Formats: sequence, C-alpha cells, structure tokens
Amino acid sequence: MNLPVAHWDIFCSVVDNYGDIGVTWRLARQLRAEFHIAVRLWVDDLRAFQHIRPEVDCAAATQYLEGVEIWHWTTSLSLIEPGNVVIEALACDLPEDFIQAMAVKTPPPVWINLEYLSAENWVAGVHGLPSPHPRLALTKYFFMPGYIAGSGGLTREAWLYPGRDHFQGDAEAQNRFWSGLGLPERNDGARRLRISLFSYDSAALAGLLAICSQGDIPIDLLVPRGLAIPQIAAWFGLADIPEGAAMRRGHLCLYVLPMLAQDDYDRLLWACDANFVRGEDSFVRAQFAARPMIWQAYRQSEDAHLDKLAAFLDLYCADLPPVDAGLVRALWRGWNREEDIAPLWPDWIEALPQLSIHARAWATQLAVQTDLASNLVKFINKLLESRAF
Ligand code: TRH
Repeated sequence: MNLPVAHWDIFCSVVDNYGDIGVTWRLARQLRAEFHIAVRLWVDDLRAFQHIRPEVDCAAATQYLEGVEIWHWTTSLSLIEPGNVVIEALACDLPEDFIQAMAVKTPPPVWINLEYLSAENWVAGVHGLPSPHPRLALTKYFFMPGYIAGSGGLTREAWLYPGRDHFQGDAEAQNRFWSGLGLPERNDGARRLRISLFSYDSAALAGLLAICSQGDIPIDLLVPRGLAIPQIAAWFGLADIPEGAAMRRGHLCLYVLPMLAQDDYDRLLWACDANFVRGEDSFVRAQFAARPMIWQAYRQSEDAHLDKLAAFLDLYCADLPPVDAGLVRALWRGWNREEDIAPLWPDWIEALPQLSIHARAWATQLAVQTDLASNLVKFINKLLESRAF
C-alpha cells in the first residue's frame, strides 16, 4: 500500500529505555486514529518498540500497526520523498540528505521539533517559535508539551478517560486483569495496598523495600523487569529475580512483572492504589490514572531534572493542604535525590485517602486543557494554510 502524497513523517531515535518510542508511538497512533492522518513513523530501535508493543516485528523493514506505517530507520533516506509534515520527536537529528530533500520540495514540509515535557514557565515562551535553517529555505518550529497555558499540552487520547472510568468502576474487569498477570485478586475487605514501581536504579530502593516490609499495612509492590531489578535482587540477597517471581519479606510481597503492552500498562496504573513512575510518558499516564504517584525524573547533567521536578511540584501541590503538600514535596525530592524515604513513608501511606482525592482532581483539571495532538494538528494546519497562497 502506497501512502497518499500528503502524509506526515515522524522520526524517533531511541536514546535509551522506552520513553522516546513510548511518547512517539502514542502520538502517531492517535494522529492516525482520531485525525485520519497518514503517518509514516521512523524508529531506529524496533526492540525497544517491541517491549511496549509486542506485535512489532523486529526483522521487518516496514510494517503497519493500527494504520501507522512503521519504517525501521537504519538506512540512508536519500531516496525518500519527505511528507508534507516532518516531526523530529524529542529533538532527534534528521540526516542531512533528508533535510536537503525537504528543502527542494515545493512547498517545503512543515518541520516540527517536538520537545521534551516540562512544567517550567519558559516553555510557553518557546512554544511555537520558528527557527530558520542557517543555509536552506526551511524553518523548524518548536512544539513544547506542557501543563501551562500557552504550551502544546499533553498527549491524551479521546478514549482514555472513559476507558479509565469504566475500568476503575468494574471490580470484575480488574480482577480479570490481575489474574491475567498471575496475581491474586483483590479482596475488598483486606487492608492491603497494591503499588506499581517503575523506576531507574536508585540508592533509595533498599530503604523503600525495608520500610514496606516493616510497615503496618501489607504492601504488594509490582515491579516490571528492568533497571531496578539488580538492586531489588541484591536486597533479597539474590543475583537476579526472574519475571513472574513473587518475593516475600515481612509485610512486603514483591512481584516481578514482564513489561506490559502500553495499553495494559495504563490498566496497571488505573488498578493500583498508587504508582511510582519515571521519565516522561509513564509519569503523564500516572497523572491521568487519577491515583497518587511518586515521580522519578530522568537524570540530567547538572541536576537539571531537579528544576523540572520543582516546577512540577509547584503546580501539583498548589491546591493541596500545606501538610500534605510538604509531605509530597519532601518525599518526591528525597526519592529523586536517592535519599532514604523511609522516615516519610508512614505519613504518606496515612495520607493516601486525601492524596487520592487530590490525584483525581488533578486529572480532572488536566482534561480541561486541549490535548497535544489536537494542538499540533491545529498549529500545523495553520502553517499549511498560510503556505497555500
Ligand atoms: O523508559 P523511560 O525512562 O524513558 C525515557 C527515556 O530514558 C528517554 O531517553 C527520556 O527521554 C525520557 O524517559 C524522558 O520512561 P517513560 O518516559 O516513562 O517511558 C516508558 C514507556 O514505557 C511509556 O510509554 C510507558 C511504557 N511502558 C509499557 O508500555 N509497559 C510497561 O510495563 C512499562 C513499565 C512501561
């Protein structure tokens, strides 16, 4: 099947982990499903993609998923005709020959640099700014995801909130979900918490496991296999813990999960009482899940991620009573600085009922904002129209 002439090219270079492809795939499938845009998605690491979308064929040069044409981005693009829109996701660099091809196309494509998410105030000042190419007749535009007015917003599919509400209101569907993962169903009467833990390696992990094992309330910690496992295994005195294992110590029961398909990961966030998340995409999905969360920001040089953390906390804690705001700030800061959060943990567990109400209010507030894909389509259409005359 050949793409129609008007299509969008989206480029994703996987730096590490799953956030680059997680963010990009989510946007590509939404553009296709909700805006009927012909999307060609270029991905340089299909293995990373397969972790969050098991149907991906790592050996295929091209393939279709949900109507999105996926190309393994390995070879020269010199013979490829650029689409009428070209998006560099998360500031990945386009090859020179492709940029040359963009410059000779008439009219040239709308060129977008889709940046990382930040709650910082400067985002609104940069969003939408043009950046003319130094030599060629091309202009690249900054598109900044964000929480504040004047930013590009957050990727939120039309099905997301209805799907979440339906699932969270259906105890049987949740129990089917738990059974599918090989986990015990939840017993409403039991005072037992279920918390997902998606984190980088961290010196703070041992303290978290210790306090969970010693706390008053039994806790199921659900950990996908990945960067946190070596330290968790070491805490249990093991070299490794395989997928599917359940480890018990004191009041802690730790389950090691496989990486789930992205939509199942949403269900996991919806079904848990609270979630530890990281990076960018799991963090946003945890906010949409309307559950209390603890975020580990992606580490950056010169601790730039701590500024991102502080900016988000200012927004997130604005409507919390001072005691809870202080607790959330201290716990998140401690977690990000890899300090022992055990001294704060019992109060945080105690505060979960209020924090749950706040998490829902925050998710509701986020839904007032126009979603990123809608903003992007509007922004691009305006540019395309201005070029039509
Ligand atoms: O994996 P991350 O840490 O990704 C990153 C990258 O490190 C990247 O270089 C950096 O730019 C970015 O963070 C900020 O965390 P993130 O962003 O949360 O992405 C994880 C993706 O994996 C997200 O789309 C959710 C998905 N996922 C699943 O689909 N199934 C799972 O079981 C889990 C745990 C995650």
